[in-house]
Amino acid sequence: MLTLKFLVLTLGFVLNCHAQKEPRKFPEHLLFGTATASYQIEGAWNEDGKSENIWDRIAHQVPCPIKNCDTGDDANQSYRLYKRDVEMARELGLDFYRFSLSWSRILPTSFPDVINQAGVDYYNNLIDELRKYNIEPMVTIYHWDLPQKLQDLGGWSNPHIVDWFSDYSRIVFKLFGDRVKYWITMNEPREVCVQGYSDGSLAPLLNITGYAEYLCTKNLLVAHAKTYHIYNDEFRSTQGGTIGITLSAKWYEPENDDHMEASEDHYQFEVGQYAYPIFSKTGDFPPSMKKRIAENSEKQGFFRSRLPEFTADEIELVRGSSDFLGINHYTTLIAYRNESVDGVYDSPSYRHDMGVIGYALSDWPKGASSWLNVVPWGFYKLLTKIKDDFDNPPVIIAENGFSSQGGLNDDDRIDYYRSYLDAMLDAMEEGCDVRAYTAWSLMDNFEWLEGYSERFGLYEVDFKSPEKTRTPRKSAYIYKEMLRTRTLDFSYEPDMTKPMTIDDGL
Ligand code: GBH
Repeated sequence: MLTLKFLVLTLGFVLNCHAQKEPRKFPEHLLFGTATASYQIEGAWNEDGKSENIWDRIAHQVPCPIKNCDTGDDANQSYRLYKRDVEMARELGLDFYRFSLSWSRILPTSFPDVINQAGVDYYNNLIDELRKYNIEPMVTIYHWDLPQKLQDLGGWSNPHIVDWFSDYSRIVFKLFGDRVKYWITMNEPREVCVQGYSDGSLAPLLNITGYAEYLCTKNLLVAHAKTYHIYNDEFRSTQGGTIGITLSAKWYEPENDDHMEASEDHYQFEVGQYAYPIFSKTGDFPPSMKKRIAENSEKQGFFRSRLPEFTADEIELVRGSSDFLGINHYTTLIAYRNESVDGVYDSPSYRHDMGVIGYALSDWPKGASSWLNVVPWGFYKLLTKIKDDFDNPPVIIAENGFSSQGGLNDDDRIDYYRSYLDAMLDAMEEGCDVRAYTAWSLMDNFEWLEGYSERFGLYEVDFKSPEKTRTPRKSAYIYKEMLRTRTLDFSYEPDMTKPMTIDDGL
């Protein structure tokens, strides 16, 4: 009994010492924000001269491919309610707000011959409202809502999109670049190309696997790079901003030591495919990926690799075409290879080219999204790998977040943010050059094929109410407190009966 008491006392003492340690601080230069995207929040899908994009098209398809037949026709109505969105950013005390531009709202013909002034006004108003309160706009030029007309012309599989996209980009630099200092050209090429063109899980819902996603990748990278150089050559000296690309990146943990190569292949097909050409010295696709696709193609009877090659000029254009690496990170998988996935198949396929299966462990906590496993140490491993692979590039965490089915008391989301931010600080202590962190999302919104059924917001949105009422969740109060104290080590029970205060003194 006495020894037990002694043990309890000692343990208590040790824990207590630990608790009294100086709380670890977020470095002063680290900026905090939240993110959204145009189709997911704007609504007003056919108002004031906006034309149809690929999400409008599939949302109106019969039978409906989206859960509960939801559409983004109204979404959060941010086209009308953007001032409330900025007010929320002020409540949280954000340094920046990341949002995206709708191509078909700005250029209704898809091309620069017609500029839709009402669409331009909307973004001017949003940008000016943010800046009025010292919140930096961080603008994504393309977050998945391609004009339908360009899709009819083949979309990202048509190499002419290099001009279409860079013309559009030049226009938005001219229109908004005097006030926008953070540009992201594209959001998540892997999702655009693999989910859009190969496995049919995002618009335009194509299933041309083993072929279309690689055409898409190449064209998208060249379009990104051309846009980067337009900014560099024509705008940077007068506008003084920074511009990069944002990739989705999971962590792929090998099942055991026998699956190290599988884990690396998984990483190269999902992240390296886009990161390697821009951030490695080669300016080209990852060697292992080139080899796997070339070998499979040959065995399948193709006359050349299904992965298109960059020309020497394109390699020059793409290499180094990003001031920072934007990372959207949510989750981790276990990577596994066996005979059944690592073979040559009669028919081409991205999955077979990759030759890896990724799966989740059953004891990992999960979000409301089937794919979202809570594995904070994966974030740490990913960030340190990026540092080692690419000579420690500046990183912007452009998205990180957790889905629930709704409700204001979201302790699971709070646990997610705490543990992922803690892992990010671990990586930063090892020297990873993280400059900014962005929570996905400011508020619940249209979650693509899942419609409104999966909720990622710090603010809950009542989609049935006419004003699309936004209410802070517990996680919003906690995020605000993290930004205010610049630590994770606090205990604080917010009084959620009180409205959120605005403390910017403006
Ligand atoms: C982000 O993508 C998007 O940028 C954002 O618009 C979206 O709302 C947010 O996440 C939440 O989903 O891996 O092919 O098996 C996140 C990317 C989405 C990638 C789900 C993985 C699962 C299908 N992830 N996806 S797959």
